[in-house]
Amino acid sequence: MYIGKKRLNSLMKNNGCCSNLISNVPYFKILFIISHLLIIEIIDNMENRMFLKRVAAIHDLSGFGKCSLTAALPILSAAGIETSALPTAVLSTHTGGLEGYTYMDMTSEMRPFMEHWKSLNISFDAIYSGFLGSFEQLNIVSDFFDEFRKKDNLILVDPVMADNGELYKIFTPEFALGMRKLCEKADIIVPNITEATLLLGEKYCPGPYSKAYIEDLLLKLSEIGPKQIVLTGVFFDEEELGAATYDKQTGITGYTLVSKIPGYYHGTGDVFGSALLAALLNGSGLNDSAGIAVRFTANSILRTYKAKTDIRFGVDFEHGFPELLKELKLV
Ligand code: PXL
Repeated sequence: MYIGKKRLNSLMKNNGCCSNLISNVPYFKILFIISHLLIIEIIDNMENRMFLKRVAAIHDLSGFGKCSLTAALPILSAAGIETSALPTAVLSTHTGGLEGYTYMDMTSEMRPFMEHWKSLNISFDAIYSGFLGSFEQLNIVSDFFDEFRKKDNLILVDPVMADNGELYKIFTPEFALGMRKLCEKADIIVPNITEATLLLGEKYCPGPYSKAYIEDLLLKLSEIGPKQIVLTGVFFDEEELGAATYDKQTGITGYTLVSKIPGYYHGTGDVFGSALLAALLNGSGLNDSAGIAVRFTANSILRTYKAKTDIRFGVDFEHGFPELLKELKLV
């Protein structure tokens, strides 16, 4: 903006004849103002692009299997967002169907990470939490939110703990209650249907769902505290699957559904959450962001399905970056 104004002033000063012509002919005057506003807009956009947004990503690092940090880091980086990683656990692979994985709990390292970052005066445009490695980490992440919350940053909680009606092996029902408390502090939460029912203490229903059921879940989830809800795994028939959104302030509900692809692919929740955050931080609204994330995730699944890769090895999101960047209007 500053560069734009400076340029305009020098243009006016150096082009006396031009400004005379402009002030005498209203048509030129209007054209001149419009083109000046366009130039300012272009320079503003360039300046916004130059300003790098930063996310704190609080997830596990599963070395193989493309989920959590190994999905969040590449997806956010590709979308032009700097990402700082606070690992909650370090595993050789994720726990979804791959036997013999190693597991290093990072609970004792998390507060020292937080204190060091605080001492460096780092600030974040968003804090994005996902898979937590122990019950104690719920309190640590809650404190992290308190330490790094700003007036205008975004706290996104993906309450990773369950899918297909079942808690992941390492979590207990008490953990689900603790996760509900963490969600109270979020601006936006991204549960799947199983996680939503656990957060609400309701019985899991395998679907297909009715709109009334989904909208009732969205409303109750928003009553926990977050202003915005993105619910994944929504389907009304066997043909289509996608996400529903609810914005408490506007009262608007939205849906993006795409053709269902057979099979259960691992890590898709993390691919979805990372693409959603990438879109939100690049200026898209809630429902548009969910649409971008649904298409990015569905196309990643489709490529993997066609390639007949082992479904436990994660989805091919990497080949979706050109399309994602187009949707984010970054190219
Ligand atoms: O994508 C969720 C997830 C994240 N991290 C680990 C997991 C899972 C799901 O199973 O095992 C380690």
